Amino acid sequence: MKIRSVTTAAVLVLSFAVAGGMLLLNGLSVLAQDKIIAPGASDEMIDGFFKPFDTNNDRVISYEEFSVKQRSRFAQLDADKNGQLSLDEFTAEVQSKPDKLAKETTRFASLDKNQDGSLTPEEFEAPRRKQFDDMDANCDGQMSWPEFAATVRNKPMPKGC
Ligand SMILES: [Ca+2]
Ligand SMILES: [Ca+2]
Ligand SMILES: [Ca+2]
Repeated sequence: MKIRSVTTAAVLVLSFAVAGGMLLLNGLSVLAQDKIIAPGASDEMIDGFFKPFDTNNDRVISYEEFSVKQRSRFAQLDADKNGQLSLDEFTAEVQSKPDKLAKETTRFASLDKNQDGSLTPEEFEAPRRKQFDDMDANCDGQMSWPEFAATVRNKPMPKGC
């Protein structure tokens, strides 16, 4: 039996407390989660989470960089391409799963702030926007490495704006 080579990704495989539960995840799976919490993470590990977001490599994460997945998800769900999501579009993938359908219908209602029965990109991205704004401690519209690291280590910086 051959011993598989140890890749950087494999080195990043660690136990993290994610959203209250202990899960075994590598860096990329952690990025897929809404909450990234790794209290004892080293600078190197945090870099492994930070760099995939920082696509232009300027050592800060802009909101546009932070919300790439949410924007592409919106485009994917917006079947008629009118720039809004109807409940049918929002729940298209869970129509045959009653429990998930109920959950997503509730989520749609909570996202639809003005209760007009459709979601704008702003409504759809509101939870992501809030997450970004919470992490942007100095409110300069950019997520710096220290702001990001503080959140990952579960010691968010105090708001200074
Ligand atoms: Ca950047
Ligand atoms: Ca709406
Ligand atoms: Ca900032």
